[in-house]
Amino acid sequence: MENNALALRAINTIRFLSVDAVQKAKSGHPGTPMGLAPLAYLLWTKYLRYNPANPDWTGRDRFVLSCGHASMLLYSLLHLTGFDLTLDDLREFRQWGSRTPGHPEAGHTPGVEVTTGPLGQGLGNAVGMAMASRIMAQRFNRPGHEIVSHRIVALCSDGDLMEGIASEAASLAGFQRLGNLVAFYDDNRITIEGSTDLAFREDTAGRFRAYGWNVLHVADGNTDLAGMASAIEVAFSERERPTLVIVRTSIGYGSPNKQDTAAAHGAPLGEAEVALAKERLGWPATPAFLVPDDVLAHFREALTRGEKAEKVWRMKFAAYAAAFPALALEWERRMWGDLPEGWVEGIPTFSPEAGATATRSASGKVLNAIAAKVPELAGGSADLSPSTDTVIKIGGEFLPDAEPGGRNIHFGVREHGMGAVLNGMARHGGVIPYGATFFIFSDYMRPSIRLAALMGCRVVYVFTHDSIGVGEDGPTHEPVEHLASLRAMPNLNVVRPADANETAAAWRMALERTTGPTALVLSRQKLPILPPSSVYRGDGVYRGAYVLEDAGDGRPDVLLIASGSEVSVALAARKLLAEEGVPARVVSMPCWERFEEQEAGYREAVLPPSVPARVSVEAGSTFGWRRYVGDRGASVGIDRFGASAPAERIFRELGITPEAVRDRAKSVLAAIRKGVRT
Ligand SMILES: Cc1ncc(C[n+]2csc(CCOP(=O)(O)OP(=O)(O)O)c2C)c(N)n1
Ligand SMILES: [Mg+2]
Repeated sequence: MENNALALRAINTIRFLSVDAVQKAKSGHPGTPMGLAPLAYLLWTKYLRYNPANPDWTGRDRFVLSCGHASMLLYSLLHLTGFDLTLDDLREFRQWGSRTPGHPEAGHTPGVEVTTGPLGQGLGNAVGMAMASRIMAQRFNRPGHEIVSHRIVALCSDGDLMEGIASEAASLAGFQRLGNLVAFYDDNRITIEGSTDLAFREDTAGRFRAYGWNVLHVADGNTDLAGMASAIEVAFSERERPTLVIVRTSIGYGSPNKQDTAAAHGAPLGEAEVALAKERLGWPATPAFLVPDDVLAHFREALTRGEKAEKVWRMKFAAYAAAFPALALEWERRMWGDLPEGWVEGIPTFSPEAGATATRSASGKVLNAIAAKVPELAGGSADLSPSTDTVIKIGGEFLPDAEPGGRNIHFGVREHGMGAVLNGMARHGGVIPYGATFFIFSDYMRPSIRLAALMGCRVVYVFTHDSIGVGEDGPTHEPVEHLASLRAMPNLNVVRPADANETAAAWRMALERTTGPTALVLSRQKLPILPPSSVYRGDGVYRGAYVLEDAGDGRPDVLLIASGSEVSVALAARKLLAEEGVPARVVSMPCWERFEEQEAGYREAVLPPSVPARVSVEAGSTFGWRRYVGDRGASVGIDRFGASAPAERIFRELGITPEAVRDRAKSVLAAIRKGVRT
C-alpha cells in the first residue's frame, strides 16, 4: 500500500473541504471528517463498488454513514468522486434549499443511501440492507450467475454504539451471520461532553464478538494506510459473519488545539484554528475549498472504475436474463418497486355471515393472500407473530441455517432494531418489508418510524391490540395516546380499520403507497363484519373516510365519526338515536391522512359543513378530533390510562358505549339548538 504524497493530499482535500464548509456555514461538525478522512479515502478510492454517474445502479455496494453528523465527510466524497454534487453545493452546506443539509438525507442528495443523524439508526439500516441483500441473493442468484454480491459498509461512532438500537441490530446481525456486512467503528474516544471515559468504557470488541461478529483492530487510523487497507481486505473477504473494524482515530486530526478534544466535534474550528490546522498538515491557507487538479483527477478515476464495474455487472445480468428470463423480469420489477400484475386478485372479501372477526385475524388472512402473489413481501414481528397474526404460511423461515428463500423474519424482542432494519430493507430495494408488534410498543420503535416517514420508505407496520380492548393485561398494554401521537407525524399513514373488509382495503392501501410508511392499527377483539357493499361503495374506504350508514333521507341532524372497533359502537348509537327520532349519520374514518388528500367536494359530502352537531368515537385520546367535530361538537374517547379488567367492563366504565354516544349526541344537539357551546 503506497503511503504516497498524492494519497495524503487527497486525504487532506477531504479534511479541508469539510473544515471549510463548516467554517463557511458557521455551524457543523468538522472533527469527525478530519479523523475519518484516511479510512474514507481508502474505501472510496479502492474498495467500494459504485458508479458516481449512476447512483442507483442496483449492483452497487451500499455505504451508510451512521454518524450522520459527519455529513461533510460524505458530501466531500460525493463531490470528489464525481457524483452530481458540485463545489458550490458544498459551499451551500446547511443553507435553505441546498443539496447539502446538516445531516445526510436520502432522496435529497445523490449517493446518500439513508437519512442519518439520530445515532444508532444507520447501523440498524445497514443490518436491514444486509438482510434484504441476502433475501435477494437467495431468491435470484444461481450457480455461475451471482448477480447479488454487493456489500453493505457502515461507518459508526461512539454515540452510535452507545445507543441501544445498535445493540439490538448488531445482535440480530450476528445471529443471522450477515457476512455481507462490514461496519467500521470510529474509535476516537470523544463524544460531545468530552472523553468516553465519562460514560463508555466497555469492551466493545468483546461485546461484538459475543454477538457473533468478526472483530478487527486498526491501531492507527490517522496515518497507517497500509494497516487500514489490510483490515479492509480481511473484512471484505469474510463471508460468514459480519465484521466490525475498530479504527483508532483522532477527532480533529491536524488541529493543533482541538485534536482529540470535544471542541472539534460540533462547532467550526474558527478562522485562526483552521489556519493553524492547514499549516500543520502542509495545506495552503487559501483558497478555501481547494481541490488540487491532480487530486480531483485521482478521485474522478471513480467514474471510469464505476462505469466499468457497472458494465461488468450489466453483462453478467444480461447473461442471467438469457438463462433465467422470468427471474430477470421479476428482479427488474422488484427493484423498480412495481407490484406484480393481478396482485390484488386473491385478496379476500369477508361476508358478515362469517361472524365477528378480530381485525388482526383478518389481517393475517389478507397478508397471506397478498404474500402468495407478491414474493417481495417479507417481514415478521418482534416475537409476537402468534398474537399479531403475521406469519406467511408458505413463506419459509429467514434463518441462517434454514432452506434459502425464507421470508418470515424473527426480529426477536427488539422493536427499535426492527424499525431500523425495516427502513434499511426498504431503502435497499427489492423487498417490501413489514414488522409487527403490539400497538403499545410502537413507542419502542417511534424514532425509526419517524425516519421511515422522513425518507418516504414503503414499510408496513402491523400494530395489533390497539386499545383498552386488550382488557386484562391492563394499562401498561393499553394504547391511549398512540393514535394521536402517530397521526401527528408527517407522511405516516395511520389506518385503523373497523372490520375485516376495511382491513383488506388497508393492506391494499399500504402496499400501493410508495411514498411512505403505513401503520395498520388492529384489534385483538372480535368485531362484526360490515357489509362489503357499504365498505367499498364509491371506493369510500380508500378515501380514508366514508358514509357507512346514513339518516334515512340523507339529511342527518348529527354526525357520528368513528374508527376501528368504535365504528360498531357508533352504529349501535345511531340505532338508539333513531329510536328517539334523531337522524344520525355514521362516518367510518379509518385513515385521516387519506381523507385529507381528498378534494373538498368529497370531504364536504361526507362531513357536511351544514351539520355542526358531530361526535367522534374512538377508544383513545381525544386529542386532535376537534379538527373533525369542530367547536360545537364533542369527542367520546379516553383521556386517561386504561385499566386491568375484562375488556367489556373497561369500555363500560370509561364510557365507550352506544348509550354514552347517544347521550353525548343529544346534548351536543341540544346545546346547538339553544345556541350555547358544550
Ligand atoms: C439519538 C441521538 N442522540 C443524541 C444526538 C446528539 N449527538 C450528536 S453527535 C453525538 C455524540 C458525538 O460523539 P460520537 O458519536 O463519538 O461522534 P464523534 O464526535 O466522535 O464524531 C450526540 C450525542 C444524536 N445525534 N442522536
Ligand atoms: Mg466519538
